[in-house]
Amino acid sequence: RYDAVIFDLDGVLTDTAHFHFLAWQQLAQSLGIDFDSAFNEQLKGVDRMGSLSRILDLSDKQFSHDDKLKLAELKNRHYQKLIAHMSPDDLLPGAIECLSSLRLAKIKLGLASVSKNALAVLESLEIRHYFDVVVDAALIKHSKPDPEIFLTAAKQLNVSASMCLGVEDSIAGISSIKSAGMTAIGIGSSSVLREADMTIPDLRTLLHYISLN
Ligand code: B16
Ligand code: MG
Repeated sequence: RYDAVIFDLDGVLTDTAHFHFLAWQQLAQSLGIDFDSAFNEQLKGVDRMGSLSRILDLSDKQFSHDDKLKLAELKNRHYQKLIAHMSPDDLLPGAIECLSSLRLAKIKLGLASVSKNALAVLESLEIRHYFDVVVDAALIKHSKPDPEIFLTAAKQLNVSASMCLGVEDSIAGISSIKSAGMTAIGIGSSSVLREADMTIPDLRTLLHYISLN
């Protein structure tokens, strides 16, 4: 049995991963850069400036630090328009059932998101109160795939890493969980999330793999 489950937010509890993709695509198109959903897998779980650098690497133009700050801000404006009307209806299937069953079973719950918008999204989804700790961009120095975010969550929960289960939809996030010494459940395909200990299509089946007694 695990003492704690630490969830990623975007792409695990809600489909904001798709909104990040749309917002980046909108920005990229305005710069004449093209990228597809396979390339997008490398952006998932990577912080805003890190994702921007990877996209700008696809162009042969040079961008100053100031240009980059403005572009990151513009992407965030596109993204915030897309998340403006989120509500509990935007939770992915199985999300609420998992959170409430795990809490009832007294398993500690953590959230690990590198997004600066994480708290706002949690409030819109009305799920902030399920989590014993929320670790977001404000609390960490290194984005996923660095283990810092999952290790910080485990430390704040006062649980050893080996007793934690991490749930992620991104390649970078699964790497972060594994380097933290935790068990990793991937939401998505095993051919993409190769480092995961197990992959499942969505949260509806997560509880089958966690002993709640
Ligand atoms: P923001 P997660 C990550 O969140 C997203 O997966 C990634 O696509 C995004 O670039 C990053 O947050 C930063 O988000 O621009 O809102 O600060 O998957 O760690 O919950
Ligand atoms: Mg994610």
